[in-house]
Amino acid sequence: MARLRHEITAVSGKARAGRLHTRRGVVDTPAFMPVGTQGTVKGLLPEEVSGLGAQMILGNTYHLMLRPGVVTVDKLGGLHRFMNWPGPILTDSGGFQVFSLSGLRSLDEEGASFRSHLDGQLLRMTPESVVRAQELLGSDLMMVLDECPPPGSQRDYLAASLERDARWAARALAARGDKGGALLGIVQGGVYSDLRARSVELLAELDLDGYALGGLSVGEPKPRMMEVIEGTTPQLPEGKPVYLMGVGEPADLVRCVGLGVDMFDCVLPTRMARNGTLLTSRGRLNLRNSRFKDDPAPVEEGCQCPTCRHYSRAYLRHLIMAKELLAYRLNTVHNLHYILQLMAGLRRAIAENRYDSYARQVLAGLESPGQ
Ligand code: PRF
Ligand code: ZN
Repeated sequence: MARLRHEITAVSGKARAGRLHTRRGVVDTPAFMPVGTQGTVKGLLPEEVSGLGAQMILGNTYHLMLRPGVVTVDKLGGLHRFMNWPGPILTDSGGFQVFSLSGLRSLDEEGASFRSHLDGQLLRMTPESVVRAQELLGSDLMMVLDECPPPGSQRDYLAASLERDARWAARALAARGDKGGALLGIVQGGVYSDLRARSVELLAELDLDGYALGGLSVGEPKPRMMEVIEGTTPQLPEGKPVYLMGVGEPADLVRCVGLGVDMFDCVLPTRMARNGTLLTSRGRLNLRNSRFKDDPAPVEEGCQCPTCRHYSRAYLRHLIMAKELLAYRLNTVHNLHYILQLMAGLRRAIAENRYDSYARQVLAGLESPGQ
């Protein structure tokens, strides 16, 4: 049986809706994966995360490798058992985190050497070792090791980097064991459409289970990001899921679904929640603003999330100002509910072939703040 099968059930323009069949169950697409970097979606119980509608979450190999260690997680029955999340888990390879968090020491054909951001220990990652690490975690969807070049990288550098990424992807595939999960390749090439096309060409020769768009939302102008996505998705092999890494602004989710993206992950809803910024259909609400001091209204009128059903903006503002732990939980519940309902709305709209009108309506709301 295939490790991953993407069944497309409806299309509306370039948007598609479907079912992603993984070894740990089905995920309706387009899907948003809440981020559980350290083996926890910060502040919530796994049953709360699934109760909000999440069907798959993301874990980070880099963090779990440093602490508590992937061998430890394996001994304790794998990440699903360790964190009590029985559904599918996608793990990022660590490539991106090495570049953003660690003191990267060197990058060569073999792999990457870096210093742990926890204790400064010198460590190494290779395409083979990160597949092995993800297998020890028990990952259902594994990502190949890639380089996420810094924004503004020179064209020549990007061109060489994506060629090495493709060689790394081939090595990752060869290293995967019989019991390994699905393995997804990562398209790089910065904001250059010809380099993106070359990356797609190289990765399409490999028998990967899906394709991710990497190296985006790293500081390039938003219109450039959209152009790159629009140019790349039609070139990808048919029948495989398309995953846009690290994108999670509501308007971007809506627009990128319209360009053929099936999966997303982002810390945005959960991180913003902990910071007191709440997502609504009329844009963001910063609860730290003193205008909410006496506001008895819920975060969003009509929102059916447990936070909005029981608590006022004034109370949530009080909790966040007092740094009470409940603030993080209640705000995260609302933001994840908002994003997951947005995805459910997109799936319904695609199923009924009205993606365009739905997208226009949602985008108009987001652009007309008024609360
Ligand atoms: N590569 C990997 N993970 C990522 C990215 C990438 O380019 C990004 C870029 N937005 C987020 N997460 N491996
Ligand atoms: Zn709510």
